[in-house]
Amino acid sequence: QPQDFKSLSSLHLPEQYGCGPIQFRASNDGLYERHLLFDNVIAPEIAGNRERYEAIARSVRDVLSQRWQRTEQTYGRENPKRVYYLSMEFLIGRSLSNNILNLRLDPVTRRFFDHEHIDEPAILAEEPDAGLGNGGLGRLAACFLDSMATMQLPAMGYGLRYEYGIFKQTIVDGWQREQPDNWLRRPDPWEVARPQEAVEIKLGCSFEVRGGNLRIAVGRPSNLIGIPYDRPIVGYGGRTINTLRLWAAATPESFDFQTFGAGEFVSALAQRLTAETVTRVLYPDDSTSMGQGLRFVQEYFLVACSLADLVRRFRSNNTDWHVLPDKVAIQLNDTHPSMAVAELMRILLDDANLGWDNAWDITRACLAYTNHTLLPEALEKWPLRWFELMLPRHLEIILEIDRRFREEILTRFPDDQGRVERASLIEHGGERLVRMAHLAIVGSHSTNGVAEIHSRLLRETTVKDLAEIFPRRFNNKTNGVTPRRWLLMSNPELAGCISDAIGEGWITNLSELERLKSLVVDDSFVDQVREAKRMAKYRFAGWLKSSAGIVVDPSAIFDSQVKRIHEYKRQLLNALRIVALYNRLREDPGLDMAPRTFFFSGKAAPAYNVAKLIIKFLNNLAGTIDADPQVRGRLKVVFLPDYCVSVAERLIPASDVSNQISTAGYEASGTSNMKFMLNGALTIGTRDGATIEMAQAAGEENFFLFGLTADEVTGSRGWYSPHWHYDNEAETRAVLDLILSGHFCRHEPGLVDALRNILLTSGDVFRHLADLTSYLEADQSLQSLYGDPRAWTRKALLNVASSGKFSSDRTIADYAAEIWDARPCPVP
Ligand code: T68
Repeated sequence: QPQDFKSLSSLHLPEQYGCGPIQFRASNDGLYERHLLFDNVIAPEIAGNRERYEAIARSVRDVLSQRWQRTEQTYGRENPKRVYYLSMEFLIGRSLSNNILNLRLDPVTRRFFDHEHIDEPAILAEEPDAGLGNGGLGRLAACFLDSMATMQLPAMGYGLRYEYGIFKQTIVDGWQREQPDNWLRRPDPWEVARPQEAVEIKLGCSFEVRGGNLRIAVGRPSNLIGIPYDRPIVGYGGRTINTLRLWAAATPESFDFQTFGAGEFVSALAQRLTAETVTRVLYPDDSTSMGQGLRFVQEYFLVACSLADLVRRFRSNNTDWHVLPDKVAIQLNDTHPSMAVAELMRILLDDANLGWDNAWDITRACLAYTNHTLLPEALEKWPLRWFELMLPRHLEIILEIDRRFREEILTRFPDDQGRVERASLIEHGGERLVRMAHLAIVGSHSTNGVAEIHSRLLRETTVKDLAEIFPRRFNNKTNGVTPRRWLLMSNPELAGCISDAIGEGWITNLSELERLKSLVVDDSFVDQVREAKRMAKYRFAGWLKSSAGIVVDPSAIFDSQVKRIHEYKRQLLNALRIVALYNRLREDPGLDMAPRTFFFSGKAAPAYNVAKLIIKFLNNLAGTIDADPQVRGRLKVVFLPDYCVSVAERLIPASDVSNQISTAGYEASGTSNMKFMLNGALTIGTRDGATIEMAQAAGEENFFLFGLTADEVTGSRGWYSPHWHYDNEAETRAVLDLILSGHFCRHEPGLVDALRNILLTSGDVFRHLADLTSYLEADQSLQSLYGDPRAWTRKALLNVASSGKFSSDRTIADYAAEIWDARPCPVP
């Protein structure tokens, strides 16, 4: 371990990081001063927090650089089977404290911060979140990278270097406003541009973006350049440092100005800007496929750059194309990169000159696909015409795959023309569409869902025909989260408590938390866990006050629902529960009810009007309850703007109650549910996604489950009536009457009409009213338990002790063994 961060010079780097003697001896000062001086030309005394952040981050990068390089050298030498994780999203968040922790430099940096009188939280806050994702899918990809590096797997992430990540959310008058997230305005200390490894991508047309639409100029093929920007992924312990490679789009430097004719110098250069718009911005929809041409180009750009890069790497070590599946596993994170099927076929047919059957076997053996949603509006279907215009060769390949597939179906299911049409890659009727999920399933050897129930529903409903054709291709990989970021880093209070009791083994082997089970009878330990939660709540309350001016009482129950805003996630159901409790208190001010603060946080897709309306209503609810002296100090609602990874890191450790209340059958898995459990919150939730498996692991008696099951939701299709609940349940009626009276929407009658329409008039596919009564019952049990602090904490502790399965290390071990056939490749 390095002893002193300040005096750490490159001459004195610890053996562990493998630094040899370094020639550059201009200064004997530490890395930090050198970075301030040589990168920013500034003296330490007058450096601001941003410069300090950059210098510290660069110092940390110095420490990991040689190890990073050595990791790649080792892979080059050992030529192991590599895993490539292709994803349009990586929701990374901040990297400085995570890298410090994974390198185990925290004792060194702590001494340094103390010695220099540096305000650590202020420095950490200088780093913008790398918000290159919408929600669960993107954050899962980031957790997987952490696990793969920690488990020493030779893995690499491929994504896009969006200049603008997920938008910044502000709340004005209760309404969401979106602001661009210009996260790269200042240089990012973690990324390394590698222009020497740029790749060239050919499109069958050139295009311009006009008013958000793609205008295509057919017959004028255009070239794009992908420039890789690498980011280090530090495995815990710093032994393996893998790479996340993000592609930025550019136009070739060798741009042929002559073909533009005299005087067109400027417009030729302007054209170049169009190429760069490809990676300008992340699409902010987490559950609808918007069918935008620019998105189509983004997806192809990711696939083409990544495959060109990995094939080049393969070719530098291997001569025989047939061993590609022994050297390469490619995981497709949803259908977004599923053009990889056609692109890999194209490479094998046209570049490697293999025959169709050979190419097809290799393609399927390399690729595997993960599905993340059953929502029909999220399933990608691209107009066949776009392939025709932009990727004609790929269309040819897709149509040939489809032709052979149809033949195969008919051989196995003679005369079943219906099945052929349902399973085909092409959807007819209206404009012809390419079904990307079908392409991914047919063109790969594995299709997995992300929780048991989700994988079952996928097989039994969404792609039933395909599951019957390829029964062995379908499998489940229940999601997980990294315990490094989501416990060790974000909850030092609880993490310390656990390590004191059972040692540090849990950090890389989360099932060791089981050992906490025997401690539930140890009152003094239970009290320590309780104290850890109390401290986390105080820390959060302090931050909330200083950053947003919001004052909350840490002795209240902290009851949270944080996630994207969506009808199926049912933030409105939570609001109905709060109104019911509010009604109870107004009716009986003497009622014994523990003080509670409800936290909501989450973004709505900018084009999803109902979700934006839900945000408005939640803010109105917060305002009305705050202004009501009758419930002051007893109920409070907070809508925390701009939910992001670094907000989650603060709020989750401080929460007592986790709401996971999606309509059963709709949430594929959920991952925040796991983070809350790991941090000692109790879950009140429906039998949906991975919450079901969490309750199984902890024992249902330690969960507050309620509501219709997925099968009951399906079964009630056709006869469900919200009016029945309104007419027959007094409390439900009181809640709706109060809302519809305009109590929370004074002077905003439109809002009341919209809520009536969602909850009553339209028939409500998300079954808000059906689950309200049982939600309130579960809430009642939860409240009574809170009255017995030790009993509460014992349950929380049992939950923590049972959360081992939900480490992304376990998930990755399952992918490696059952899909990738990949093994660790330790770096000496
Ligand atoms: C989420 N999906 C699931 N999609 O909703 C969640 N979609 O249940 C699951 O836990 C998580 O994936 C991880 O498996 C998403 O987050 C998106 O963000 C998305 C983005 C673009 C297009 C479609």
